[in-house]
Amino acid sequence: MMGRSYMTVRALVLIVTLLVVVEYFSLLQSAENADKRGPVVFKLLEPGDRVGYSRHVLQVVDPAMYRVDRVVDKMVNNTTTISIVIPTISTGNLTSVPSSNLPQCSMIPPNLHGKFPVLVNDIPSMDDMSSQFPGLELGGRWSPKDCQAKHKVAIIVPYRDREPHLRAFLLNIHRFLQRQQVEYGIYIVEQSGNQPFNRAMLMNVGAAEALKQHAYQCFIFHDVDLLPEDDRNLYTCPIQPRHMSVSIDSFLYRLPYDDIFGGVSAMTVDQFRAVNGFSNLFWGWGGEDDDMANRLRVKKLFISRYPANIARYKMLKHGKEKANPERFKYLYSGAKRMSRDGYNSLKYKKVDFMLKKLYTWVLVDLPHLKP
Ligand code: BGN
Repeated sequence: MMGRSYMTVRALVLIVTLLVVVEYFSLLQSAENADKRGPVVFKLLEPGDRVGYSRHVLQVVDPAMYRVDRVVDKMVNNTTTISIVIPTISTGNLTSVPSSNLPQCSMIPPNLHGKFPVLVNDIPSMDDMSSQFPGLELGGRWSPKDCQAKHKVAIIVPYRDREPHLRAFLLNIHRFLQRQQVEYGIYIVEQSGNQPFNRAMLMNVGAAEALKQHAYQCFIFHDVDLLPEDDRNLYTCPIQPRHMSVSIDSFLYRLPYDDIFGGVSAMTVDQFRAVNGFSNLFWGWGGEDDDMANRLRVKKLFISRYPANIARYKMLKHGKEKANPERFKYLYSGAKRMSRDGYNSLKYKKVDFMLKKLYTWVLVDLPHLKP
């Protein structure tokens, strides 16, 4: 009897050891693959393609394919007129009429470098940096000069008190985005005062302020301490909300969990409106991105991602922020509140606003809104 159960335990230990060894080798293998610079495979998504739960779909999409067109059938039964809406996905306020005579930029930008060295040392002053980007318009706006961009993107950066990070971010992001031929504007939304940081509310403010300025099609919500390492990570308007910071050096280039939506994420204006933006109630670190992931799920939107060997980021070093002890409470009750807590309940006091050379700066006082 003793002998048999001893054998069973030994067999179990052997099986578990084997499984651990197999998992270890498969991790090694995927880490190795992540570093290889293989040819990029671009998959075009068609309207209706399911991208949910797939972590390895690279979307390169011509937004013109996804605009909402209204086709009016001529008289049916001699009396009625039927409107049909095709297709169902739109990327914001797209205009089908080109605003210039330039040819459309190609779907895959021609001058990408792939993986490139991120600049973190000897970052110039703001003034010196401005002269490196002569093509910028005031407010940190840019569009390609020899073709018409397919995407109009507002980069929204919640910010407070990290000037060296901001300079490193601006230097890297302008270089990066100009290679990608997207039309973009950079919005640095700074929280005034000493209240805990409210990242999500700042992103709501950024969305509101950016749309007051221009007809952007989508937002990329971007932490200031994350620098993209590969320019094939296209900052274009997504079909489904796209989590962009898939692999970060400080997380050992691994996705911490499947539903994570923090760091860098992209949403069309329509998707953002559909979920009523971010919650305004998350003061301090953590949870606001998970709340957004819940909102997306409620509205049957899916988190899409580029492959982990492309969507790579370097994180700039900083101290640990204080976690918000209330984040669990608000996260659990989030879905119930989403129709009244978000973009439609946003209030803020604009303390200052300036179109600087490298970015549009919005300084805001954020009130504590009632749950
Ligand atoms: C998670 C945080 C996210 C953060 C990631 C990565 C929470 C809620 C707990 C239920 N979520 O733990 O906000 O983006 O870590 O740092 O704290």
